[in-house]
Amino acid sequence: MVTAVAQRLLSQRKQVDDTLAHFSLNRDQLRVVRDKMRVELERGLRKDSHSSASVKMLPAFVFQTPDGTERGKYLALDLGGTNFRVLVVKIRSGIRKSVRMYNKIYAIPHEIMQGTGEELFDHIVHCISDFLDYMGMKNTRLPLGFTFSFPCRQTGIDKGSLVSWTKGFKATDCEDHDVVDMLRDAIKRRNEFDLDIVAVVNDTVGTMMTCAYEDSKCEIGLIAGTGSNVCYMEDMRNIETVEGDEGQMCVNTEWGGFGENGCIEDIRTKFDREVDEGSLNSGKQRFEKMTSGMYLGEIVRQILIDLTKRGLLFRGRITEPLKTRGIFETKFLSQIERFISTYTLIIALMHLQSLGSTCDDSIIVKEVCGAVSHRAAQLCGAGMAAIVEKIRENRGLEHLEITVGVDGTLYKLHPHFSRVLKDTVRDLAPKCTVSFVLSEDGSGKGAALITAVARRYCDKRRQEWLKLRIDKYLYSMRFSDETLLEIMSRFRRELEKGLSQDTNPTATVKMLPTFVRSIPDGTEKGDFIALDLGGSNFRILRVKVSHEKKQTVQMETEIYDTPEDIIHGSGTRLFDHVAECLGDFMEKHKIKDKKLPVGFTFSFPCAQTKLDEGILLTWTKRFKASGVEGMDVVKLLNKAIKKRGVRFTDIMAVVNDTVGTMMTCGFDDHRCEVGIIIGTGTNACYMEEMRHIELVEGDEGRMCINTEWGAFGDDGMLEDIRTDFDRDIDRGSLNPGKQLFEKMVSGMYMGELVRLILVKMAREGLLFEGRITPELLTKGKFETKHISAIEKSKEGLSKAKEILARLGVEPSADDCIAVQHVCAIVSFRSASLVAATLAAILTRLKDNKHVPRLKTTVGIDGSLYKMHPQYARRLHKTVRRLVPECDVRFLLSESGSGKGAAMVTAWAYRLN
Ligand code: 0WK
Ligand code: 0WK
Ligand code: BGC
Ligand code: BGC
Repeated sequence: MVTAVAQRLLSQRKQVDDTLAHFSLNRDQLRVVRDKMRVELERGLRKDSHSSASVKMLPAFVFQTPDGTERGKYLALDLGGTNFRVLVVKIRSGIRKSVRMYNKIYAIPHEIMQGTGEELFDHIVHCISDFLDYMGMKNTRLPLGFTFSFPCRQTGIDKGSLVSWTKGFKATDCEDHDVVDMLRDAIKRRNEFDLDIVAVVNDTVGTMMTCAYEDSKCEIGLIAGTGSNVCYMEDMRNIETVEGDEGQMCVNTEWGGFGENGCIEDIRTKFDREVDEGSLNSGKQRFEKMTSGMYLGEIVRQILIDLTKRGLLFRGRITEPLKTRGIFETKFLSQIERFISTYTLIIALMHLQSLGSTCDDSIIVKEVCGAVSHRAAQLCGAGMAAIVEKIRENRGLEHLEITVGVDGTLYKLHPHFSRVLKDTVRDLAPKCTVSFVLSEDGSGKGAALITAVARRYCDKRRQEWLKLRIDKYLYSMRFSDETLLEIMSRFRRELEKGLSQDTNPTATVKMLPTFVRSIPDGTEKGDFIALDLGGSNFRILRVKVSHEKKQTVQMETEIYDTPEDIIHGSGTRLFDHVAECLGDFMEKHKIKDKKLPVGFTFSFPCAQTKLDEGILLTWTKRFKASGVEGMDVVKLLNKAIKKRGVRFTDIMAVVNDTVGTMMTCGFDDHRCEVGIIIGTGTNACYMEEMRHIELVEGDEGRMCINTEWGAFGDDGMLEDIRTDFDRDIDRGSLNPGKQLFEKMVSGMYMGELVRLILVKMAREGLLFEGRITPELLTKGKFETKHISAIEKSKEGLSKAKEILARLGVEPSADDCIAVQHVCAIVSFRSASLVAATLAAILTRLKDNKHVPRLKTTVGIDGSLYKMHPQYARRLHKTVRRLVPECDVRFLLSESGSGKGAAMVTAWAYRLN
């Protein structure tokens, strides 16, 4: 017989169950939530539905998770959670990879949260000031990352306007205002210190970054705290509200707004509606109000009031405290649900002064708490399932493995929340393995990491902007392929003019026959002396070519000075100096009594009628010795040597350094038929068909032609691409009006070109704040080797700082970036122009051979080509783009042209 009491208890039980039944969502309902969330995610991403979407999907302008290279010291603010924190974060990369932080927590009084925007940001700046004082960092202008845990519409990493306040905040004049500007204004108002605000991030994004620093699979950030929200890495091609399709960007979903369009009315209860109506932002953040710490306690209180009103609890007596909004804190849920014993319950209820509550009451209260928190966790689980499923589909994966970085007091402190959430995700997204990593250090660390990346990105963007400015300033020094092809065909025509008897006298590209008729064929042997004059070093070599099993070459080298007074003095003194060095070499190498044939690399334009004769046409580069132009340099040297009394056989061959280089490389690669020098000077030679060389008798076979392309344009042919800087260079050179092509591309002039550009830019206030120092005005002070140092990718900028400091200009970081780019434009132009003229030679060879595709090797030497970090790559790339029908191997001459000169001498010796 069921007693009346039991009857009453049963119906009481049933009524309580019926009430709480609204909070237990079954799998199907959760699936519906998941799918509805998915729809809203998509709507938020699409341009046409974004503005009306309840899940805002706000682009965060974070393009990657940390890669461990982040480093530096940063300030971070963390506003919007339970605590407002100011932090200093020190990040180390590499083997000492670590993050050290120090933070201080500050309160945000209620009246500040709900006062004016100015008061709020003044309060924030006041806390920063206190922190900087405390840390003794008032005078350091640290980059700052601002974690601002509210929905912000961002247009850049350091730009974000507040969409609407959430949680307990309601400060006026903030919505639709840029929060970075408001913070900057407050700092200005205080006028006590300065900060470089580099990034504003949502706490979900900060949390994802913090966890991703340890776990590279972490691509989702979840906050289950005062508020509730998620961010994740989305593919750019899916984010229609931002330009670009490449790569990824983090999206702050602001899923707290889910349901604002009424799509989850079916699962919202009257208690949810009451909580919403009583909130600061009714109608908004409906999903958040069912899932986050700010509201769960309130939902419980609403249910307790309802059950009490219906006499199912506290004997139907509603106390004042129980009527008080926010009095039943969410932390009570965690405390109540954590302990099997009801002890805590009593404390909690005491709090509500609801004296006389029964044991049943405590059980019901616990059940109510459980129902509310369970639903919250399930709903978050359903939302998370939608996110991970989307990512899996984005990547077309059968199964996705991913990590979620989590923070928030609800997730951290509630005994069951995290487990229920995980179970729900596992259940609703079976094709995903989702790990949850708790963020130990809060989002401040993440904000600092983002600031580090943003700083690098900003720097990068700033660099791009600076480079763009320089590109505009020096646009006449950047050539399109069309222009290069035009220069290529002009040079091709000059080649042909130089080869033809009629036009050679007026041709600028002299196409000098060298009487070298083949590249090494492997039969060369003997013991030779080679002189190598005209490059940056004067070398004398002994070259032994022997034939044991295979042909080998041994070389002994000495480098000798060519002092300015010698190379600018008289020809006699110059050749006496050469003879002197030769004598010294033969002493040192104990070959005074040996009769060794000599090969003379003379790197200047010489007209030859045979191998051992070279009439100097004109000096180039640094040389200006008198009485030599128009003379046979072999004779001049013979005379000097005789005078010095050095006993030996005659000079067997005089070769240009391009020819020596081709021969040196031809020794290792029999396909080598082009020799190029890109050094102090520049020039090229190649094997031309005898039938085309009208200056030399005979049509059979080939002969190496020294093009002397340095003079290309001496007839004004390149005026349209020469700049005023080039004209200044020429005017200030030893041989004005000559070697105009060389003066645009070779190492002797490139440093000076850059110096002239820097002076002009400084004069126009574009560099060094208009400061011009005597050193900067000094010719030759900026050397080509400086360009190679400054264009080094890693240490280039610090090198720029060092070199410019030596010129007395105290450069800013921007100045260094600008100077590095000026160097790049000047060296790039050189590589592009050389590529164009080389391409002309290659097409000539191809046509000579009547082959559809040319397969050949180009031997190269010269300090610019060798020392400059990017030159070779740029040259190769441009050549391959200009003449795709040529397969070109670029072979660096390791041993200089002396070896090549010995090869020619061996050949000449055999002929003798
Ligand atoms: C700690 C993070 C902070 C975030 C908070 C959320 O550092 O950025 O806003 O967690 O949790 P709550 O404090 O709201 O529970
Ligand atoms: C090394 C060669 C030499 C040539 C020089 C050019 O052995 O014949 O003249 O390269 O490069 P530079 O020294 O002018 O940079
Ligand atoms: C805000 C989010 C924030 C979340 C967690 C929500 O109220 O709208 O921006 O991420 O709380 O703090
Ligand atoms: C000379 C060439 C030489 C080149 C590279 C030019 O100035 O005219 O003969 O090959 O420099 O050293």
